[in-house]
Amino acid sequence: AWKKFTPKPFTTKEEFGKETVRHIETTLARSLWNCDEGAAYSGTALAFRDRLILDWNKTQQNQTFTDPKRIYYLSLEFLMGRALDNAMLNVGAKDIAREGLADLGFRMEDIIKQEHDAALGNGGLGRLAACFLDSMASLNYPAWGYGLRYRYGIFKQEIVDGYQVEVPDYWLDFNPWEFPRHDITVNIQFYGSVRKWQDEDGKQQSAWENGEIVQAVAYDVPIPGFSTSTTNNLRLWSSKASGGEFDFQKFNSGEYESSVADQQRAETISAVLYPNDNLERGKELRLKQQYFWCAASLFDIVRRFKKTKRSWADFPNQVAIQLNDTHPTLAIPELQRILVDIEGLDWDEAWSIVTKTFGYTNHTVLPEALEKWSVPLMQWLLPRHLQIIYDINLHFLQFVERNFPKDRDLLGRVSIIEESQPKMVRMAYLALIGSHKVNGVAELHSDLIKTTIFRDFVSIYGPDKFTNVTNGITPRRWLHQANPRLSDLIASKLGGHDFLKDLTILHKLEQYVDDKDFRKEWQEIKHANKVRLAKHIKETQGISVNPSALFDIQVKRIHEYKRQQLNIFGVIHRYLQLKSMAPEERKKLVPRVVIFGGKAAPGYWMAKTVIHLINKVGGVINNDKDVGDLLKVIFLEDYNVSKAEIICPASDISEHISTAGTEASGTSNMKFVLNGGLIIGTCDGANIEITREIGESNIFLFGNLAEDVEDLRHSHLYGDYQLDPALNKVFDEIKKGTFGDAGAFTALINGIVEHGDYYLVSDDFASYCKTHELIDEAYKNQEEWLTKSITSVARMGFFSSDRCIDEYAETIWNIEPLMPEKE
Ligand code: 26Q
Repeated sequence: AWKKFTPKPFTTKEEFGKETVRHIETTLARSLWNCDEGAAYSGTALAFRDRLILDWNKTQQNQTFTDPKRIYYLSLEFLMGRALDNAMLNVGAKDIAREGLADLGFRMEDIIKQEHDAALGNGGLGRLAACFLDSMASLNYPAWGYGLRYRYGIFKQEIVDGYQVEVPDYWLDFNPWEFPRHDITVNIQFYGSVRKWQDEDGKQQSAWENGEIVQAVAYDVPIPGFSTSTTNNLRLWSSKASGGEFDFQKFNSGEYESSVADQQRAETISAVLYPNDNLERGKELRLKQQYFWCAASLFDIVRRFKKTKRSWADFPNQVAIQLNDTHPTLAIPELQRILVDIEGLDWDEAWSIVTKTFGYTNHTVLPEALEKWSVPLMQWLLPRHLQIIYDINLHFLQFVERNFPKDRDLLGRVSIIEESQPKMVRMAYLALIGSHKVNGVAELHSDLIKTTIFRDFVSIYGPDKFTNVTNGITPRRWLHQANPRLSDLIASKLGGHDFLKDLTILHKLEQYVDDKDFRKEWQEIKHANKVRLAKHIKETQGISVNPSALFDIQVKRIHEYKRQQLNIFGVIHRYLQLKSMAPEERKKLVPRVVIFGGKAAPGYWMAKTVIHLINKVGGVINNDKDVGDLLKVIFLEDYNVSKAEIICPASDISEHISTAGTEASGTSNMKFVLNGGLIIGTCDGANIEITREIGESNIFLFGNLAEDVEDLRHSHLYGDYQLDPALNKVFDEIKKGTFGDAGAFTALINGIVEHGDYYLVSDDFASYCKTHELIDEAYKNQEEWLTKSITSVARMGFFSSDRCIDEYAETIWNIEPLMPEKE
């Protein structure tokens, strides 16, 4: 009976136009005569949203009736970028919309650009979560994302006088992609105390009482799958004072200001994303965010499970929870608390459920990034959880002692509690102990965690607890949306766009590597993408670059371990060589545009110094008449997901040059190669597997290996240390003041010259510069370069996040797809 009331989505451009206009006039209450691009975007988004909602409701209904095992992906970051283009692709009526918009006098590309990025993440980890949501929906897995609805995402970066300035990113003004669920709320407790007593059966009971309550409100975001009607849900929690708007008691008793202050304090929890990437800094508010989000998500998951009236032993057969790094580790003691304190299960029974439910993904071995929280802070904020963590630790250490009775040091080494002053809770150990699987994100990284940070745990649990799932990227956004011409060219050879669902099909492209027309078209597309980026550079920086030059790009968070400093020192070296050449010699050079982009954490002074140096060097080189077109240095402001979609298709070379053993995986390496760019990189993270897949002759590898890093560091400090001579010349030039106030860069240079060069910039400098010369040579042979480009793309099938998600589903989650119901 309801069928006839179900609205019919548009199928023609006229219908689309009608829907869009209706939304502009009624939903947005705007009159058409002043319909600008912003209004056209809003109307289009709402028209597509209507179609999404229908699929979303059906998917959720199907999941409720079928009640399959679900996967819950807990991540404090979801770096989604824009949603409209993706919605159009996945819902599948983009061409209709394009024509409809043209009739209204708009170009699709301009309308897409109106949307503000959803930038609820820092970098790789957050973008990975977004790619995973896309893949889970596209593969029909019954999956939920759980995160925080930050009012401010990652800051917007401006460059003023060569310095990074952070500007708040208020992105919620108009967001048609979220649905507030004011009826879905959870009360979250903080502080308070624990009461213990014995019940009638003499059983020890605990209750957490007298805390402060903050309310979590759900906001839902639909996640459409590609070429399926499956539309999953991303649930983001927003914090609110628990008494509704105000505490009316206080309000009526005249304490108006303090009741407003309480409200603001509650709302602060979900106000802002912490802008650190690979650095942890023990802030109380961050811990509050983590617990707030874990507790709300678990309450929601448990509530859903309890509706089905199954026995608790069934919980791990119905629920898999994946922890995106240690940020959601508090979910482990929280589930134990729910099962023991509230549901009355025995400790062991509860713990067995907990460990079968959780999986933990590690994203870093950098010591400064490993999360630790002080025991006094936890005692104060989460007193019951601290007790549970101590009990988990006690059980674990007793188990270790039984199995390794002779090794007394071992207990201290693997204890969840670090015996420091103050004592600290080691979150990675808690995550590992509370999960049934621990995975790294690329082969080398998964090996490294077993021999470094988790070495003792491999002896304790055996190697099977540890596994590798190499990262991947969604080909929908990172090939088809970012590079539609390349995607269509590939489709024209492979008989359609099926490779967007099964990326391994790309291997068939190798048959066409000698096809003249195909090659020509491939090269033209790369050039057009470079022209598009050059245009963006002109519009944003006012600098003209030659699109026929070699585009050499490094875009990622600014971090010492990622070594943007190595790159800029290499640029200075190139500049000095160029200056020393005779003019006719210079003519033989391959012109280059070196492009940087990325944000520094606001408190990361060294990273900010690197940004400053890049800008100063650019200022000198770009205005040097001797150099002309031969070398340009660009720092692109405010690198984000939507800019990455313009940048990744436009590289000839991109740089992935972390000190070996420091970059867990990297994912932009995959994005650049998938778009026909070659890469220069170290033997680190996924670079190694990319090399294995595409072949050594198609990648420019350089530098020391991970296994040698430790010895080299030791020799810097205790051996006789020789700075690379070419690098020394670069430093002399900086010290002379060629790039402005030399004092500004003293710390950067001294880190290498005086303080042990922890990231091996000097050790790798010669091989880095040499490899760039090889790149220049290789680029002169455009035909061979083109062959490498096509061959590499053809061999990138492995790096789809679809493959990655299937591996998680099979080896960690033990879940199956749930196919959408047929109409
Ligand atoms: C922790 C505590 C307090 C505040 C912030 C943080 C924090 C926030 C973000 C710690 C780490 C991150 C982000 C880490 C990250 O992005 N890691 C990257 O993950 C990618 C996906 O697996 C890998 O490809 C990269 O190699 C890895 O650096």
